[in-house]
This record gives sequence, C-alpha cells and structure tokens, in this order.
Amino acid sequence: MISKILIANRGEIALRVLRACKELGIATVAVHSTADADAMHVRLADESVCIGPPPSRDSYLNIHQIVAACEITGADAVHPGYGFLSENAKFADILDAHGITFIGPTADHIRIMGDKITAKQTAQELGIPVVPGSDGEVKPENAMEIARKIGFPVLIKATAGGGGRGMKVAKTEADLDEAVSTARSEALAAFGNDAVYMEKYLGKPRHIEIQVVGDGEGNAIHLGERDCSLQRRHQKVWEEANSPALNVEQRMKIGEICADAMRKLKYRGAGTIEFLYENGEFYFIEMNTRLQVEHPITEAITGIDLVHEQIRVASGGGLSVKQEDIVFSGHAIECRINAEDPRTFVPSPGTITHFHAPGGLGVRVDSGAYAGYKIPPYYDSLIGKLIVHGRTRVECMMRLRRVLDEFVVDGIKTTLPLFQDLVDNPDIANGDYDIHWLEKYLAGDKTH
Ligand code: MV4
Repeated sequence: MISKILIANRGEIALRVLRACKELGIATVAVHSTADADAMHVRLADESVCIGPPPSRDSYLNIHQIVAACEITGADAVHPGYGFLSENAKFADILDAHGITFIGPTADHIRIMGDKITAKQTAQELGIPVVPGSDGEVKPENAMEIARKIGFPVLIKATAGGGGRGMKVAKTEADLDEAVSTARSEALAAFGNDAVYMEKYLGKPRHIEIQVVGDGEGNAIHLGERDCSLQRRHQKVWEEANSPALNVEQRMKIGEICADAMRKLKYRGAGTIEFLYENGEFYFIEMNTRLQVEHPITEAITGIDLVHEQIRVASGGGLSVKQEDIVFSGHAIECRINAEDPRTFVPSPGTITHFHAPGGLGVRVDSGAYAGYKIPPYYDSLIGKLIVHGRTRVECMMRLRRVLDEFVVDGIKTTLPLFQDLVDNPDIANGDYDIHWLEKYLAGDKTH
C-alpha cells in the first residue's frame, strides 16, 4: 500500500499527479525550488519541501535532496512526472535501495529503452515492426557497406539520443562520410557517447505513438494511439487521438502488437511506443518509459485515468481494466500553451495579469497558472494544456475554435494565437499533415 506520495516535479504535471493522489486518498508532498515557492502545486499539496535554488540540476534533478525530502516527510513513493528524473535509471535504483517505491518501470526497463540500439533490438525481438537499418552500432569504416545495403537516403542517429539531437541525413553516397562524422561529434558533445546507428530515412511520415500500461506481472493493455506529427524543433505543439490517418482495424492491430510485447517484457507502468507511419506501415523508433505530456487526450477518449493506473500497478494492485472492456469514444485534441512569442517561439516569462480558463462540455485545462502568477525563467515554457473532446473530429474542432476564443492569458505572450490559426487551416481540418507540415507552415510555405 502507498499512503504518501512525493511528487518530484513542478508545474501542470505536479498538479495533475496531485489530483490523482487526492482522488485515491493518498497524502501528497510537493517539492520545489526557491523560484517556485508560490507555485500552485506547492499550495495544493498536503506538505511541501524546498529542495534547492532555481537551476534544475540543484533542485528538481538533485537526487539526494529528493531522497532526503522523502525521509523527512515519510513519503513511501515518488511520482516523477515527465522530464527531470522520470527516465533516470539510477534514480529508480536509489529509491529502491531506500525502500521507496518509484512510480514507474523497473530500472532495467528504463535502461533498455534509454539506449536506442537496445530498445530497437528489444522491440524487434518482441514482434514490433522496426525501421529497416543497421544491426546495432555503425563504425565509420563500415558505414558505406551498411548504407548501400539499406539503400539511400539513410539517417544516422545517436545511440544515446532521442529528441532529434545527433541526427543526420545522408541523401547519397557523397554525403555519407560527413553525415557519420557530424552525427558522431554531435552525439559525443550532447550525450558523452559517440556511438551511432543507421536507418532508412523516411521522407514524409506521421509520428504516431501507442499508449500502453503494464502491471509488471505479464498483464498489459493498450489505449490506442496519439498522432503527434505537429511538432516544431522536436517539440510537440498539437496532438490528437485518434490519429486522423488510422481506421479501427489498424488501431487495434498495432495496439495489440504493442500490448502483447509489453506482456512478454513483463513491463510495469505507463509507457509509449513511438512509431513513424508511412504508406500504411508502422516503424518503431523509440519507447518512452514515462507518463507523457499529451496523455490527457488518451484519457479523454478512453475515460481511464492514467495516473490512477500508474499508482495501482506501482503498489501491486494491478490494472483496473481489461483490454476487452476499453471503449474508444470520440476525438480529442491537445494544444500546448507555452509562454512564448507565437511567431518566434522566444520564451516570454513574466507575470500573468489576467487568467481565464475556458469551460463547458468536453473541455479540460491542466495548468498551474493563475492571475498574479510570475512565470520563472528557469524551466520549460509550458504553462498549460488545453484538451478538447468531441463525439467526432469535426465536433472537436468546432469546440476547440469556441474554446480558444474564450481563453484569456494576459501580461505575457503565449502560443494561443498559433492555435487560432491552425484550427482554421484546411490541411488541419482535413487531418492532412506529416512531421514536416508545421515547420513548413511556420516558414510561410503554405502551398503544400
Ligand atoms: C526518423 C525520421 C525519418 N526516418 N527516422 C526525430 C526525433 C526522433 N525521435 C526520431 N526522429 C525522426 N526519426 C527515420 N528512419 C524522422 C524523424 C523526425 C521526426 C520524427 C517525429 C516527429 C518529428 C520529426 C521531425 C523531424 C525528423
């Protein structure tokens, strides 16, 4: 049994986890840096502990301070949220050594999926379709032979990577040497590890990810997919469930492949299996071993609270639902509201002077923002998420247009105006976009 959870995070996700704890009758401990003393997650928690100065490495990433906060408050479990320590295997090991439950997968599963080559090999062994590519690491001297076998264009990726860093395309043989050496030096600089691997480069895929939850004992469910193709510089901007590109048969087929893989792995916790989707085929790229920012759209179409499930499986209580009882209903869209200039995406920290969140049927706002709140400059610029649900995609889009009109955030710049443009765009209305659509749109190329 878990009776007190320490939430090792800040902002909207700390609030999100707090809400689940309250519903389950579990006591909560907030941690915060000195910059976040006035944050909503601190106000709403039962107890709070200041864990250090503003920089993340001294506070939200400081494992010793977080373990000490658990010991001081008697918390018996930690929810890491997303980002920060959520995919840190060493953190999971240290909590384990202190007899504190990590609400997430085993440290071994975090490690396997954190190394992109092992992740891909594991996925393939579990029956998940992967992008054609090298069999493990590629050394410069073998690169040409491997690339010719795969067929150009190819993509060089960092083994320790993720999020697009250390990734280089080689269109033809003439580009290969440079692509490999740049990818290796970028990987070394970013991750302290120059190992790279190679894949067939897919030109116009969609990014589609499958939500899974496992109980660690060989039971697992899938909760359908999210289409996260609308990204800018590897930051998701707009996500939807279901994907406008899939039908029910495709959804249930790839979902069952993923759930089955998680059963074989005896995976525990929530996870996301990421695919590129092109010409009707799925190609595994990565697995995330955490709750994701965009999880609420899955909750909207399934009615399942993913944080409740995480807490249940972490305490050995099992999943609350069987696969055959999951009903997918309607359509949901999430807009990430960032404190940024909507054209340049330059961060816009400062004081929010007015704040009015929209409401009504099918509307959810996850945010720690309020009038008078001062956004600190030290962390990411996500200040809230708007999630809209409708019975159909058309109803969802009509509702989103209405809701965006109601949303007021004054005193700072936000990305809300971008969503007002997107909701009126014909390609978006048709669900006709790939992973490059948004960057082209923002560059002013509206001809595609
Ligand atoms: C790819 C790809 C094309 N072909 N892999 C970018 C981040 C990392 N998670 C994987 N990424 C990509 N992998 C192959 N074989 C194109 C991307 C990619 C991308 C993927 C998802 C969402 C947005 C993207 C933007 C640019 C490139």
